[in-house]
Amino acid sequence: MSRKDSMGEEPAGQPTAESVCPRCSVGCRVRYSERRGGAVGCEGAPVNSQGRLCANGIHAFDVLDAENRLTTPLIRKDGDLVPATWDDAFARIEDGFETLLDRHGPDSLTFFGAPRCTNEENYLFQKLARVLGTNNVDNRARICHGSVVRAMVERLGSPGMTNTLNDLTEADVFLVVGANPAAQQPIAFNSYVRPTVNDGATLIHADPQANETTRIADVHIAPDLGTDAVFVNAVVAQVLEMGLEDGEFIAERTTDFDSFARSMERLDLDAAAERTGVEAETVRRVAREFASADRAAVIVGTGAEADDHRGTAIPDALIDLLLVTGNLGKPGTGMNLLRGLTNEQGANDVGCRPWTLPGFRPISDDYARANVEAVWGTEIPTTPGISELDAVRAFGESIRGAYVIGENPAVEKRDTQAVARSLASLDFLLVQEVFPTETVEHADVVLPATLWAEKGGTVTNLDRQVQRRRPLRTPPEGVRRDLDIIAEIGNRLTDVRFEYDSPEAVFDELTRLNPLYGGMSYDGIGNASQRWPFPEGAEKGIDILHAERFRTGRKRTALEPVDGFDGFQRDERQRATE
Ligand SMILES: Nc1nc2c(c(=O)[nH]1)N[C@H]1C(S)=C(S)[C@@H](COP(=O)(O)OP(=O)(O)OC[C@H]3O[C@@H](n4cnc5c(=O)[nH]c(N)nc54)[C@H](O)[C@@H]3O)O[C@H]1N2
Ligand SMILES: Nc1nc2c(c(=O)[nH]1)N[C@H]1C(S)=C(S)[C@@H](COP(=O)(O)OP(=O)(O)OC[C@H]3O[C@@H](n4cnc5c(=O)[nH]c(N)nc54)[C@H](O)[C@@H]3O)O[C@H]1N2
Ligand code: SF4
Ligand SMILES: [Mo]
Repeated sequence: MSRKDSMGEEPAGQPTAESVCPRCSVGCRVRYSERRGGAVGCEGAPVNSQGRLCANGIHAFDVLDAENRLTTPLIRKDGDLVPATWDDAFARIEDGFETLLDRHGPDSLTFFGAPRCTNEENYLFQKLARVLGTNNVDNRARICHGSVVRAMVERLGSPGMTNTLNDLTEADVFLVVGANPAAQQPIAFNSYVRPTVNDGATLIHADPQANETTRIADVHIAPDLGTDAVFVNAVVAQVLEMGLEDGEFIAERTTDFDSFARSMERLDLDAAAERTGVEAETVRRVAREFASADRAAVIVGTGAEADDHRGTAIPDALIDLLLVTGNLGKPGTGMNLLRGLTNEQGANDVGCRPWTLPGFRPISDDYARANVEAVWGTEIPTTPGISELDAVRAFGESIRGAYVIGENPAVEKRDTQAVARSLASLDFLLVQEVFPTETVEHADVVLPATLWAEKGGTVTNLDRQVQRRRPLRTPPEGVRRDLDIIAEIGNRLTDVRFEYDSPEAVFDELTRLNPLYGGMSYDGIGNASQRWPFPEGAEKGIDILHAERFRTGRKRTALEPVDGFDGFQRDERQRATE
């Protein structure tokens, strides 16, 4: 067996070295303090520069000492999961996947990647899927921001937060829609947004329910459920009605303004007020505050999602508002999607998406595919894969096997039982986990894996900063590093060599395929961070996106007319691709 203990950096040499908090996408720097018996923040860090951690982050290390860690592979025998050797587990995996590949082909498999895992792990994971012949690779956290990402990719050419946390301190107005950053991204909120509001900036909070963020809001708006897009469109219409639009920006950076403006004229303010439950005067106030500010920024969270994570009516309306008021491509402005899980941004950046290769290059892009094929030394499939949501629906039918790493899809906000039933209908389920979860219960093979502080690698935070995780502790006896496991499976199931000395070697390969990370390196990141887009040859990454051109490569983007007053035209169209 080609077990490669050596991949993975120096194990646990310095238990107090700095790493990155695993609890959310803000990406605070943490280290272990013996004196405190837990995590402390690191002064001078890229995000938590004052060395703060939130109540959640302080407990970052607790998980490592949990008693119910999985420490041996498990194999299903006569209906029960029983302990097995790593060799037996790998043999069973080979058998399980090869049988399905022979009988049903590669698209009968699906791969659920891991927003809790590193860039290197996610990169290798999507490489495995694609080398095996399928683009059915996704990650669950992509789903919680699917609508917003879709609109941003289509209209702006990039799914990343357009601005940085740091330059949000330059905003005069924040419009926060469907998010509770005071509780969910507390260090980002408390270090950058709260002080700016305390300093006089206005915070407008649009959320059906008041929450911690509402506490410092100047205005709280609670549109009736399902009417956010109408509300935002009504704001845009009022901006135009009051003549507060940014004519220069519209002329230079947008197309189709006239037809857009005509569609907005049809939006009747009183009817919109009735429909949304937001008073006409409040709509006018928001329009006035947002449009007359020098710098106004949108902050958006999971509340701006369509039910199916596809419809884009809400983010489209927010992008229209930013375009019409000239609030893109400048400090203190922009469409600031606050991501959720620790490496949600990175999992997507490195290609755990059914439609895109590393760097968000479409599968259909011949040049990008050729680049990947040259580096990997094999052909990859040309048809986009299916999303995690669609794959779960197809379990037991077109999808017969799944490899799940660092996710617990058995627990679902909407219908946990339905997901559990469909997991049970798979012919072969491989789960790479740390704890016995609900998903593990359905597995045919379970592989015990490492936690954040037991391995090296990089993670990318919500404002596009790539930082290094350091191995701070030796993994418990019996478990293996995620990267080693994926490489082992790659070597067993494919003709491509998954051989790397270290996570750094994986990162180096990634930078050759992901133009957004092209100029980055472990040395360059060091104890600081590097931000994407960081093209090869550049001195540093770009802080504010869309300054001269949109990331689509074009100078302008379209303002699409909105259909009548309900503003849901785009929802119905349901774009099939991103
Ligand atoms: N402590 C802690 N922090 C976390 C997490 C955690 O579990 N614990 N999870 C992380 C993850 S994975 C994520 S995705 C993020 C989530 O971060 P957020 O998106 O900020 O998550 P929520 O607190 O669910 O806030 C969503 C808000 O949207 C509102 N909402 C719901 N429907 C609508 C609607 O139709 N319109 C509008 N305008 N608002 C609506 C809800 O009332 C709620 O206040 O948080 C991350 N941070
Ligand atoms: N009921 C309910 N459902 C929800 C949500 C909710 O609040 N309630 N939130 C939704 C949202 S916003 C999101 S983002 C998703 C999140 O959904 P998931 O990504 O599925 O999150 P978890 O349930 O925390 O599962 C992550 C699993 O990864 C494992 N893990 C952690 N670190 C590692 C590692 O380094 N390696 C490996 N191999 N495994 C690791 C953990 O043990 C854990 O079981 O859930 C969504 N679904
Ligand atoms: S804000 Fe997020 S990354 Fe920062 S300490 Fe809290 S949980 Fe950790
Ligand atoms: Mo999430």
